[in-house]
Amino acid sequence: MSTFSPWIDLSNEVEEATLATRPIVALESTIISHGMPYPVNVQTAREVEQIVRDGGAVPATIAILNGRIKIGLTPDELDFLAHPDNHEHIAKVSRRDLAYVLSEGSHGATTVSATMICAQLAGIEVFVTGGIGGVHRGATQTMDISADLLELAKTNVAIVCAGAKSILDIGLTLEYLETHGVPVAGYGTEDFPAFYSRTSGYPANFILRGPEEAARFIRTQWALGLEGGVVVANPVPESYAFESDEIETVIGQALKDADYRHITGKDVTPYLLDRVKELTEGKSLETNVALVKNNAVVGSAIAVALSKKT
Ligand code: PSU
Ligand code: MN
Repeated sequence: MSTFSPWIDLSNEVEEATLATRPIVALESTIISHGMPYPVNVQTAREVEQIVRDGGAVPATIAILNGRIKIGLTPDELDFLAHPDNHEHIAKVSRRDLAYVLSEGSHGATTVSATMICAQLAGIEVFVTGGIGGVHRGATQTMDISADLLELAKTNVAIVCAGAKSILDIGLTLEYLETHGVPVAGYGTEDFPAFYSRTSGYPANFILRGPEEAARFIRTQWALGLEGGVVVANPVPESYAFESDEIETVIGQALKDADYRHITGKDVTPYLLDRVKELTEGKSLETNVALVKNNAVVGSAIAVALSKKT
Protein backbone atom coordinates (compact mmCIF):
# COMPACT_ATOMS: atom_id res chain seq x y z
CA MET A 1 0.00 0.00 0.00
CA SER A 2 1.04 3.56 -0.51
CA THR A 3 2.54 5.71 2.20
CA PHE A 4 -0.66 7.79 2.23
CA SER A 5 -3.02 4.96 3.02
CA PRO A 6 -3.17 5.67 6.79
CA TRP A 7 -4.89 8.95 5.94
CA ILE A 8 -7.43 7.67 3.44
CA ASP A 9 -11.10 6.84 4.07
CA LEU A 10 -13.12 5.33 1.22
CA SER A 11 -16.88 5.79 1.26
CA ASN A 12 -18.83 2.52 1.36
CA GLU A 13 -19.87 2.97 -2.24
CA VAL A 14 -16.28 3.53 -3.38
CA GLU A 15 -14.92 0.70 -1.26
CA GLU A 16 -17.43 -1.76 -2.71
CA ALA A 17 -16.66 -0.56 -6.24
CA THR A 18 -12.93 -0.94 -5.60
CA LEU A 19 -13.32 -4.51 -4.33
CA ALA A 20 -15.55 -5.41 -7.27
CA THR A 21 -13.21 -3.56 -9.73
CA ARG A 22 -16.11 -1.52 -11.01
CA PRO A 23 -15.37 1.75 -12.84
CA ILE A 24 -14.86 4.79 -10.57
CA VAL A 25 -14.66 8.47 -11.51
CA ALA A 26 -12.85 10.96 -9.28
CA LEU A 27 -14.30 14.46 -8.80
CA GLU A 28 -12.58 17.46 -7.22
CA SER A 29 -13.84 19.71 -4.42
CA THR A 30 -12.19 23.09 -5.06
CA ILE A 31 -14.81 23.61 -7.73
CA ILE A 32 -17.40 23.19 -4.93
CA SER A 33 -15.82 25.32 -2.18
CA HIS A 34 -13.97 27.93 -4.25
CA GLY A 35 -15.14 27.60 -7.85
CA MET A 36 -18.92 28.12 -7.78
CA PRO A 37 -21.34 30.06 -5.55
CA TYR A 38 -23.81 28.44 -3.13
CA PRO A 39 -26.23 26.74 -3.76
CA VAL A 40 -25.35 26.09 -7.42
CA ASN A 41 -22.13 24.42 -6.21
CA VAL A 42 -23.84 21.73 -4.15
CA GLN A 43 -26.64 21.19 -6.68
CA THR A 44 -24.06 20.73 -9.42
CA ALA A 45 -21.94 18.41 -7.29
CA ARG A 46 -24.96 16.19 -6.63
CA GLU A 47 -26.11 16.21 -10.24
CA VAL A 48 -22.62 15.38 -11.50
CA GLU A 49 -22.45 12.41 -9.12
CA GLN A 50 -25.81 11.21 -10.46
CA ILE A 51 -24.65 11.56 -14.08
CA VAL A 52 -21.64 9.38 -13.24
CA ARG A 53 -23.94 6.74 -11.69
CA ASP A 54 -26.29 6.88 -14.68
CA GLY A 55 -23.23 6.37 -16.87
CA GLY A 56 -22.45 3.08 -15.11
CA ALA A 57 -19.60 4.26 -12.87
CA VAL A 58 -19.23 5.18 -9.21
CA PRO A 59 -18.52 8.82 -8.28
CA ALA A 60 -15.71 9.55 -5.83
CA THR A 61 -15.71 13.21 -4.84
CA ILE A 62 -12.43 13.88 -3.04
CA ALA A 63 -11.79 16.32 -0.18
CA ILE A 64 -9.98 16.54 3.16
CA LEU A 65 -12.10 16.55 6.29
CA ASN A 66 -10.64 16.59 9.82
CA GLY A 67 -7.25 15.65 8.43
CA ARG A 68 -8.55 12.60 6.54
CA ILE A 69 -8.51 12.18 2.76
CA LYS A 70 -12.10 11.31 1.90
CA ILE A 71 -12.59 9.37 -1.32
CA GLY A 72 -16.34 9.58 -1.85
CA LEU A 73 -18.46 11.96 0.25
CA THR A 74 -21.82 11.71 1.99
CA PRO A 75 -24.53 14.25 1.10
CA ASP A 76 -23.84 16.02 4.43
CA GLU A 77 -20.14 16.26 3.65
CA LEU A 78 -20.93 17.76 0.22
CA ASP A 79 -23.17 20.33 1.95
CA PHE A 80 -20.43 21.17 4.43
CA LEU A 81 -17.93 21.86 1.63
CA ALA A 82 -20.44 23.93 -0.32
CA HIS A 83 -21.77 26.20 2.42
CA PRO A 84 -20.18 29.67 2.52
CA ASP A 85 -20.32 29.73 6.35
CA ASN A 86 -17.63 27.04 6.40
CA HIS A 87 -15.30 28.48 3.81
CA GLU A 88 -12.93 30.22 6.18
CA HIS A 89 -12.17 26.76 7.61
CA ILE A 90 -11.70 25.05 4.26
CA ALA A 91 -8.29 25.55 2.63
CA LYS A 92 -7.77 25.38 -1.11
CA VAL A 93 -5.39 22.42 -1.23
CA SER A 94 -2.96 21.77 -4.03
CA ARG A 95 0.11 19.47 -3.82
CA ARG A 96 2.11 21.83 -1.59
CA ASP A 97 -0.73 22.16 0.97
CA LEU A 98 -1.64 18.49 1.34
CA ALA A 99 0.72 17.36 4.11
CA TYR A 100 0.12 20.46 6.23
CA VAL A 101 -3.68 20.19 6.14
CA LEU A 102 -3.46 16.48 7.02
CA SER A 103 -0.97 17.09 9.82
CA GLU A 104 -3.17 19.81 11.32
CA GLY A 105 -6.26 17.63 11.17
CA SER A 106 -8.10 20.37 9.30
CA HIS A 107 -10.33 20.65 6.21
CA GLY A 108 -9.44 21.21 2.58
CA ALA A 109 -11.01 21.32 -0.84
CA THR A 110 -8.69 19.65 -3.33
CA THR A 111 -7.63 21.26 -6.62
CA VAL A 112 -6.84 19.28 -9.74
CA SER A 113 -3.28 18.61 -8.53
CA ALA A 114 -4.23 17.34 -5.06
CA THR A 115 -7.24 15.42 -6.41
CA MET A 116 -4.96 13.64 -8.90
CA ILE A 117 -2.59 12.61 -6.10
CA CYS A 118 -5.46 11.27 -3.98
CA ALA A 119 -7.12 9.54 -6.94
CA GLN A 120 -3.91 7.74 -7.81
CA LEU A 121 -3.45 6.65 -4.19
CA ALA A 122 -6.94 5.16 -4.31
CA GLY A 123 -6.30 3.48 -7.67
CA ILE A 124 -8.74 5.69 -9.63
CA GLU A 125 -7.73 6.33 -13.25
CA VAL A 126 -10.32 8.81 -14.52
CA PHE A 127 -11.01 12.26 -13.09
CA VAL A 128 -13.71 14.66 -14.27
CA THR A 129 -13.56 18.41 -13.71
CA GLY A 130 -14.39 21.71 -15.42
CA GLY A 131 -11.10 23.20 -16.45
CA ILE A 132 -7.46 22.65 -15.55
CA GLY A 133 -5.22 25.34 -14.17
CA GLY A 134 -2.44 26.58 -16.44
CA VAL A 135 0.12 29.22 -17.21
CA HIS A 136 -1.41 32.59 -16.33
CA ARG A 137 -1.20 35.54 -18.67
CA GLY A 138 1.80 37.59 -17.65
CA ALA A 139 3.51 34.51 -16.19
CA THR A 140 6.83 35.59 -17.68
CA GLN A 141 6.74 38.29 -14.96
CA THR A 142 4.68 36.67 -12.18
CA MET A 143 5.76 33.01 -12.59
CA ASP A 144 2.11 32.11 -11.91
CA ILE A 145 1.91 28.58 -13.29
CA SER A 146 -0.66 26.22 -11.78
CA ALA A 147 0.62 23.18 -9.89
CA ASP A 148 -1.94 21.24 -11.97
CA LEU A 149 0.48 21.21 -14.89
CA LEU A 150 3.42 19.67 -13.04
CA GLU A 151 1.06 17.14 -11.49
CA LEU A 152 -0.04 16.12 -14.97
CA ALA A 153 3.62 15.51 -15.72
CA LYS A 154 3.99 12.88 -13.02
CA THR A 155 0.69 11.43 -11.80
CA ASN A 156 -1.09 8.75 -13.83
CA VAL A 157 -4.64 10.01 -14.00
CA ALA A 158 -6.67 10.88 -17.09
CA ILE A 159 -8.46 14.23 -16.74
CA VAL A 160 -11.61 14.97 -18.66
CA CYS A 161 -12.03 18.75 -18.82
CA ALA A 162 -13.34 21.46 -21.15
CA GLY A 163 -9.82 22.70 -21.89
CA ALA A 164 -8.29 25.69 -20.17
CA LYS A 165 -9.93 29.03 -19.55
CA SER A 166 -8.74 31.96 -21.56
CA ILE A 167 -8.09 33.79 -18.28
CA LEU A 168 -4.90 31.76 -18.85
CA ASP A 169 -2.33 31.98 -21.60
CA ILE A 170 -3.51 28.93 -23.53
CA GLY A 171 -0.55 28.91 -25.92
CA LEU A 172 1.97 28.85 -23.06
CA THR A 173 -0.11 26.28 -21.18
CA LEU A 174 0.07 23.93 -24.18
CA GLU A 175 3.82 24.59 -24.56
CA TYR A 176 4.38 23.76 -20.91
CA LEU A 177 2.42 20.51 -21.22
CA GLU A 178 4.38 19.60 -24.34
CA THR A 179 7.71 20.19 -22.57
CA HIS A 180 6.60 17.86 -19.78
CA GLY A 181 5.39 15.19 -22.17
CA VAL A 182 1.70 15.44 -21.30
CA PRO A 183 -0.57 14.38 -24.17
CA VAL A 184 -3.49 16.73 -24.84
CA ALA A 185 -6.29 15.04 -26.76
CA GLY A 186 -9.28 16.79 -28.29
CA TYR A 187 -12.40 14.72 -27.63
CA GLY A 188 -14.15 14.81 -30.99
CA THR A 189 -12.38 18.06 -31.87
CA GLU A 190 -9.16 19.12 -33.56
CA ASP A 191 -9.07 22.38 -31.67
CA PHE A 192 -8.15 22.66 -27.99
CA PRO A 193 -11.30 24.04 -26.32
CA ALA A 194 -11.18 27.18 -24.18
CA PHE A 195 -13.67 26.27 -21.42
CA TYR A 196 -16.33 28.95 -22.02
CA SER A 197 -15.93 28.60 -25.79
CA ARG A 198 -15.48 25.54 -28.01
CA THR A 199 -12.29 26.65 -29.71
CA SER A 200 -9.10 28.37 -28.60
CA GLY A 201 -7.40 28.72 -31.96
CA TYR A 202 -4.72 26.26 -30.79
CA PRO A 203 -4.78 22.66 -32.02
CA ALA A 204 -5.05 19.68 -29.67
CA ASN A 205 -2.31 17.09 -30.19
CA PHE A 206 -4.74 14.57 -31.73
CA ILE A 207 -8.41 13.61 -31.77
CA LEU A 208 -10.09 10.86 -29.76
CA ARG A 209 -13.42 9.90 -31.29
CA GLY A 210 -15.12 8.01 -28.47
CA PRO A 211 -14.69 6.27 -25.13
CA GLU A 212 -13.17 3.07 -26.59
CA GLU A 213 -10.54 4.97 -28.53
CA ALA A 214 -9.79 7.06 -25.44
CA ALA A 215 -9.49 3.96 -23.24
CA ARG A 216 -7.14 2.26 -25.74
CA PHE A 217 -4.94 5.34 -25.82
CA ILE A 218 -4.84 5.75 -22.02
CA ARG A 219 -4.02 2.05 -21.53
CA THR A 220 -1.20 2.29 -24.05
CA GLN A 221 0.28 5.39 -22.39
CA TRP A 222 0.55 3.63 -19.05
CA ALA A 223 1.43 0.19 -20.45
CA LEU A 224 4.49 1.85 -21.96
CA GLY A 225 5.44 3.02 -18.49
CA LEU A 226 5.13 6.66 -19.51
CA GLU A 227 4.61 8.52 -16.29
CA GLY A 228 2.04 11.21 -16.05
CA GLY A 229 -1.53 12.11 -16.77
CA VAL A 230 -3.36 12.76 -19.99
CA VAL A 231 -5.73 15.58 -20.81
CA VAL A 232 -8.96 14.69 -22.59
CA ALA A 233 -10.34 18.06 -23.68
CA ASN A 234 -14.08 17.96 -24.30
CA PRO A 235 -15.69 21.14 -25.64
CA VAL A 236 -18.65 22.77 -23.87
CA PRO A 237 -22.02 21.91 -25.49
CA GLU A 238 -22.82 24.26 -28.37
CA SER A 239 -25.96 25.73 -26.76
CA TYR A 240 -24.02 26.92 -23.68
CA ALA A 241 -20.86 28.10 -25.46
CA PHE A 242 -19.73 31.73 -25.60
CA GLU A 243 -18.38 33.28 -28.78
CA SER A 244 -14.64 33.76 -28.38
CA ASP A 245 -14.64 37.57 -28.79
CA GLU A 246 -17.54 38.03 -26.39
CA ILE A 247 -15.85 36.15 -23.54
CA GLU A 248 -12.47 37.67 -24.43
CA THR A 249 -13.77 41.19 -23.66
CA VAL A 250 -15.16 40.04 -20.31
CA ILE A 251 -11.95 38.25 -19.39
CA GLY A 252 -9.89 41.33 -20.27
CA GLN A 253 -12.00 43.34 -17.82
CA ALA A 254 -11.77 40.67 -15.09
CA LEU A 255 -7.98 40.54 -15.43
CA LYS A 256 -7.75 44.33 -15.09
CA ASP A 257 -9.94 44.21 -11.99
CA ALA A 258 -7.77 41.47 -10.43
CA ASP A 259 -4.68 43.54 -11.10
CA TYR A 260 -6.25 46.69 -9.64
CA ARG A 261 -7.19 44.79 -6.47
CA HIS A 262 -3.74 43.16 -6.21
CA ILE A 263 -5.18 39.66 -6.16
CA THR A 264 -2.31 37.14 -6.09
CA GLY A 265 -1.44 33.49 -5.50
CA LYS A 266 -4.18 30.95 -5.03
CA ASP A 267 -6.87 33.64 -4.88
CA VAL A 268 -6.41 34.54 -8.55
CA THR A 269 -8.45 31.74 -10.15
CA PRO A 270 -11.44 31.95 -7.74
CA TYR A 271 -11.50 35.75 -8.11
CA LEU A 272 -11.47 35.63 -11.91
CA LEU A 273 -14.21 32.96 -12.04
CA ASP A 274 -16.42 35.05 -9.79
CA ARG A 275 -15.76 38.29 -11.64
CA VAL A 276 -16.48 36.69 -15.03
CA LYS A 277 -19.75 35.44 -13.56
CA GLU A 278 -20.69 38.96 -12.41
CA LEU A 279 -19.74 40.55 -15.71
CA THR A 280 -21.81 38.02 -17.69
CA GLU A 281 -24.73 38.35 -15.24
CA GLY A 282 -24.51 34.70 -14.30
CA LYS A 283 -24.32 33.31 -17.83
CA SER A 284 -20.76 32.02 -17.37
CA LEU A 285 -21.91 30.03 -14.34
CA GLU A 286 -24.56 28.27 -16.44
CA THR A 287 -21.86 27.48 -18.97
CA ASN A 288 -19.59 26.19 -16.21
CA VAL A 289 -22.31 23.88 -14.86
CA ALA A 290 -23.18 22.58 -18.33
CA LEU A 291 -19.61 21.77 -19.26
CA VAL A 292 -18.89 19.90 -16.02
CA LYS A 293 -22.00 17.76 -16.54
CA ASN A 294 -20.99 17.10 -20.13
CA ASN A 295 -17.54 16.05 -18.94
CA ALA A 296 -19.15 13.69 -16.43
CA VAL A 297 -20.98 11.91 -19.28
CA VAL A 298 -17.74 11.48 -21.22
CA GLY A 299 -15.60 10.62 -18.17
CA SER A 300 -17.91 7.88 -16.97
CA ALA A 301 -18.05 6.38 -20.48
CA ILE A 302 -14.24 6.34 -20.58
CA ALA A 303 -14.05 4.79 -17.08
CA VAL A 304 -16.49 2.08 -18.18
CA ALA A 305 -14.46 1.40 -21.36
CA LEU A 306 -11.24 1.22 -19.31
CA SER A 307 -12.77 -1.30 -16.93
CA LYS A 308 -13.46 -3.77 -19.75
CA LYS A 309 -10.71 -6.33 -19.92
CA THR A 310 -10.43 -6.42 -23.72
N1 PSU B 1 -11.16 26.02 -13.20
C1 PSU B 1 -12.49 26.17 -13.01
N2 PSU B 1 -13.00 26.04 -11.77
C2 PSU B 1 -12.20 25.75 -10.71
C3 PSU B 1 -10.80 25.56 -10.94
C4 PSU B 1 -10.33 25.71 -12.19
O1 PSU B 1 -13.22 26.45 -13.93
O2 PSU B 1 -12.71 25.64 -9.60
C5 PSU B 1 -9.92 25.16 -9.80
C6 PSU B 1 -9.40 23.72 -9.98
O3 PSU B 1 -9.46 23.09 -8.71
C7 PSU B 1 -7.96 23.93 -10.39
C8 PSU B 1 -7.62 25.17 -9.62
O4 PSU B 1 -7.12 22.85 -10.04
O5 PSU B 1 -8.77 25.99 -9.76
C9 PSU B 1 -6.39 25.86 -10.17
O6 PSU B 1 -6.03 26.86 -9.28
P1 PSU B 1 -4.64 27.63 -9.49
O7 PSU B 1 -4.86 28.41 -10.76
O8 PSU B 1 -4.53 28.50 -8.27
O9 PSU B 1 -3.59 26.59 -9.60
MN1 MN C 1 -1.40 30.21 -9.32
